[in-house]
Amino acid sequence: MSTKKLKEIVGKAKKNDFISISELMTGIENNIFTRKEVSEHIFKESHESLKIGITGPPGAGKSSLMNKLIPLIRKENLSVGVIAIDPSSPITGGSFLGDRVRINNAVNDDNVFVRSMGSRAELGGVTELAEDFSDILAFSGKEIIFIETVGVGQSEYSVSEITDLTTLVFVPESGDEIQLLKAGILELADIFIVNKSDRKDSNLLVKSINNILSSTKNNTKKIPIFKTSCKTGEGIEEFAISIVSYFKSMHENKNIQKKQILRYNRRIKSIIEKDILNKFWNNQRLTQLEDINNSSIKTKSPYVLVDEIKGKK
Ligand SMILES: Nc1nc2c(ncn2[C@@H]2O[C@H](COP(=O)(O)OP(=O)(O)OP(=O)(O)O)[C@@H](O)[C@H]2O)c(=O)[nH]1
Ligand SMILES: [Mg+2]
Repeated sequence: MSTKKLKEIVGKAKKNDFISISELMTGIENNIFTRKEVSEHIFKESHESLKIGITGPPGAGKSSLMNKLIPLIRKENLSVGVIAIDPSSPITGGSFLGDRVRINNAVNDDNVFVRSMGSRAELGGVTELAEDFSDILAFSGKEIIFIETVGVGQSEYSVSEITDLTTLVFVPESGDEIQLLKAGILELADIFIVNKSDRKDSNLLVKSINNILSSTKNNTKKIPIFKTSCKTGEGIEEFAISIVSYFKSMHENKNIQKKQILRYNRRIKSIIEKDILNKFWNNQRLTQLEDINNSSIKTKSPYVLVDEIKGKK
């Protein structure tokens, strides 16, 4: 695509034109233009948003919570972007529809942009893409940006790497996942949510999270726990107030600033690694890799082959 055309799209996206925002995202996704090109145009103006990861086990109510939060955040006159990373298979697309249906408080509001994305891109690729998308949303003026991911474990790590705050959502039945907190996920969380508080045992869960928190050494940051219910509305307002106050103080918040520097560092590292790898794997080297057969396995140590491949310029 020509630079002129991209500039035109960027200009419109800056003015919150929905089609242009989508065009930028789809354009990156489909290699119509490169991340680098887009980044050159938008990056400098994508720092005024608070990026919040919403993560937790499947069905914990992550989308429902965002749906309840959106009107409250809008009441504060802040605009909202949502990126929902779709865990479902590409065939059924179940969750895509699910998110569309549940985040329905956004319909007909120009200051809310919701985008689902597939998780079938190559490993690590989804997170990077979500990071690019969140920059685009920030550039278009969205002030609070949610990134929803499913899972307990690896996905928390990746979402916490691309956001300013990580929210872990649990439900009263989350006993097993809570065990993981002890295994280090704790450090990643900035906010805990015990959702579905209309069900029994939610107090018990709040208590065990509190216990884990207070027994953890080096726990310098105060991590809030909100008990919420999307059914009765309990705790949602408190959660929204906390998000708004994080937003208002984000430029003074040392933790957030530290995370942003780490994020920038990690991004640089990852771009360089990708660049070097792309350059390394030229056609000649790839062919040599493809030529590996039964006899190479038996006759050559992988180290020898590596030297040979490296020798191909
Ligand atoms: N009882 C009760 N049900 C809830 C609550 N929050 C969400 N649900 C229900 O739980 C189900 C899953 O909600 P979602 O918001 O789709 O959960 P999710 O975490 O986004 O799910 P995935 O994106 O598929 O992982 C839906 O049927 C919701 O209506 C709640 O606070 N109480
Ligand atoms: Mg969801």
